[in-house]
Amino acid sequence: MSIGKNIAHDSSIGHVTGKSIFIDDRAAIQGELQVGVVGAPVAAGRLKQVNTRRAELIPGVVGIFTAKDLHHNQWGTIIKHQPILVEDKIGYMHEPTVVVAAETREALTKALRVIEIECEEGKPVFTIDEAIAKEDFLYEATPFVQGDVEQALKTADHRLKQSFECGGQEHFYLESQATVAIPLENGQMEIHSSSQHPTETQHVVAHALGLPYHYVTCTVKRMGGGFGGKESQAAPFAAMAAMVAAKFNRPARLILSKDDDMQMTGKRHPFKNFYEVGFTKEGMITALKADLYSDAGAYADLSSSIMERAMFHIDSAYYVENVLITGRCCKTNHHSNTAFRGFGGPQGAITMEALIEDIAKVVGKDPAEVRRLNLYGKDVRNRTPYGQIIDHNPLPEMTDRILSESEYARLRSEVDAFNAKKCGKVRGLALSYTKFGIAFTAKFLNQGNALVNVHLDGTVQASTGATEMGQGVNTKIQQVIAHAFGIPPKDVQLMPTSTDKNHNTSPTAASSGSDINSAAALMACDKIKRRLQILLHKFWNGETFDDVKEIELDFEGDLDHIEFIDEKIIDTKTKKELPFKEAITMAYLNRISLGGYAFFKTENLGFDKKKCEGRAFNYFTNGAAVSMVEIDEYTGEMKVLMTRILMDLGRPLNPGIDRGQVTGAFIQGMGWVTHESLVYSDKGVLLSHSPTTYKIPNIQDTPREFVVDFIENNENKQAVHRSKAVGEPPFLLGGAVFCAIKDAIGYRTANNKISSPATNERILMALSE
Ligand code: MTE
Ligand code: QUE
Ligand code: MOS
Repeated sequence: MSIGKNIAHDSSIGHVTGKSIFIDDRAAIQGELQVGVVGAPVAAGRLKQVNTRRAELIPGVVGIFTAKDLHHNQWGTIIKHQPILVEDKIGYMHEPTVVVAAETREALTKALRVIEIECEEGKPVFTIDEAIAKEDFLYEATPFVQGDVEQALKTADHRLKQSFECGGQEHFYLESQATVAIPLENGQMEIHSSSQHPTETQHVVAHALGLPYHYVTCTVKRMGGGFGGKESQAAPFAAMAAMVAAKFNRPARLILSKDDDMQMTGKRHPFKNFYEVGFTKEGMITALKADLYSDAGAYADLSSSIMERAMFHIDSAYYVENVLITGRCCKTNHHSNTAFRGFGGPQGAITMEALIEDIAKVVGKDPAEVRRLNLYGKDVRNRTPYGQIIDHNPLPEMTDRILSESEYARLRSEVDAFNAKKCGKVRGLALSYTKFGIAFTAKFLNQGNALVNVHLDGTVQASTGATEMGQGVNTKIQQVIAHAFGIPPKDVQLMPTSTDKNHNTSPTAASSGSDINSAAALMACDKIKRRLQILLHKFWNGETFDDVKEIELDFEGDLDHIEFIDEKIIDTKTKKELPFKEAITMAYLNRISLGGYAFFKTENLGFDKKKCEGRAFNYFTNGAAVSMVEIDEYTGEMKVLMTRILMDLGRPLNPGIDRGQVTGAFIQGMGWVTHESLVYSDKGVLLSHSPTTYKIPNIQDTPREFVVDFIENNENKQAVHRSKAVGEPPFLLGGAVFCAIKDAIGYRTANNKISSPATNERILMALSE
């Protein structure tokens, strides 16, 4: 039994000893060139001329390239309108413009510094407000409508009309965008990339070089973190390396520096959401009219899908009968913003969670009470603004449990008493939720395929479209396969993800990497198991058998009583058994296939894009968090004193890995709403472009008291072995810290307003309002 066990992450030892191979750890190949990129010096305008003379004089510089050196320069996951290299119009500051190839990194670094790019400077747009004024949108979503929002607003006891803003976020993966491109025979290309989406990387490289897809293979062993930042945006950098490899017929390595990576690549979308909400005297929401705006940056990237997911999550965990939700993606002169853990969900949900704090202030109740009142019910009040019925909603019970285990009522009276002392510090407390929809909202992406090969010593190699970025997807698939064959996990090895083994794969994203790819792997195992079951059934009956065709076609009965347990294949009826390894040898000698390939698609998704109604999600992953913070009123410094998290992860495949995902996601979410702040100059230069100026949470920022618990939930038949997806959902629980800060501010000022991120500076300003 390896399901539900805490077996170690398959790279844990490699990661802590430094033996794991990331892209730049790959040994140099004979003749390899080093590749770098120079970005545009203005945020808007036109490219006039590139002066390469000084760079060319540097010994070791072998080539300098611009857009015209690419066969095809346009890319984009949804809309193919983004240049790989600037051709004419400049979309944002530091947009990749010139590619340099050199014999050594030293020569490359020198050359990158002396390339001169001449531009005609245009007038940039940097804010959502400016873009709204110009009505410059890259996408306008079909609104979600339920009930009669205008009427409900009119008749509401209370109404609030305001806006909420949240900032962007740098992914801060430890491995920057990185590619090694190796030219093969006849113009074929082998790409090793740090990419969440090898298939898209394959396609973008092929387009850029004018090659058919079958001439390009993209392989991903692992990433040093992705968090959404390598879903679309790994591809153009792979294309730059591949271009150099193709030009010189030499291997080419492109490793972005941290600063270049931070300045050239997109981040989480900042949002500004305008809304009007109606609610009763008790604080029950009756109507919500919300207009969501995101800063998409210069190009479309994944912005439309991200906006849709924000709209899908504006309800957070609360039932609202009458809604009108709109969404627009603003075109600005920022880096093209992209996927980031939660994919718009956090930007929607935090708007609602902050709003609940405001409603509680108006009706004079504890926000936790208002949350309880508005929470989705189990059998009533369970219809979302997009018409999906929530089944098996565990949130009401989870609320009871977390309020009692955190001793919320006692904490509230302690906070009241502490704040009454006015000792220069003020505390705040909040409960908040996550109810994250699992499935790609772009239906076609909910598919995957897997290849499972059983070797003659009984060990297994498996390949799927899932990419490992630290989240443990390989370990989970390893467990599912080991369980299927009844063999130890160490006998199963997940192979590097590669487009020559698994084709047309979806990005490892939307938290569904494990759901989709372990399901496909399990189906592939079942095919091999079926052949072995027939083989042994015949063998134990003394029947003859010859080859794979006979085995697969000529038997129809139920063979479930032949089971795979403890490295043996056992007929539970007759008690006959054979060691797994011997069965494998027997199968081989009888010419029976020991390889399995399978295709999986998520069933029962039915969202009508025109009506904006239906089953957008396969199921929901739920969670609740209680956080308590303390603020120094003289400096604005904030500390998280306590966080308690309760998650619904179904029956976790690996509770230890999932615990890591929950803690990591929460801390990352907390960073987004507190310290992480993107600062730009008035010209659009990202000033916070390195670890010295961009602050992610460190160990001192984690909650002093931190408890993560799971509920028992055996009901989820929608995913492998009744597990649930975990990667993104707990990110949204970071909102509990934001709400606790709002709560604290509310003790000292008439209003509790603050926008996200609630940095120490902003807290100090809010306290002096
Ligand atoms: N965990 C680690 N350690 N590193 C990552 O880059 N990415 C997150 C999450 N957890 C990430 C991570 C994101 S954005 C997603 S969508 C999921 O992992 C993807 O993996 P999964 O679908 O296999 O859960
Ligand atoms: C969640 C996601 C993604 C998503 C939808 C989600 C995602 C993603 C896409 C997407 C959409 C359209 C495309 C495409 C990808 O949609 O990561 O190639 O044409 O890439 O709800 O995480
Ligand atoms: Mo995750 S943002 O879906 O890569």
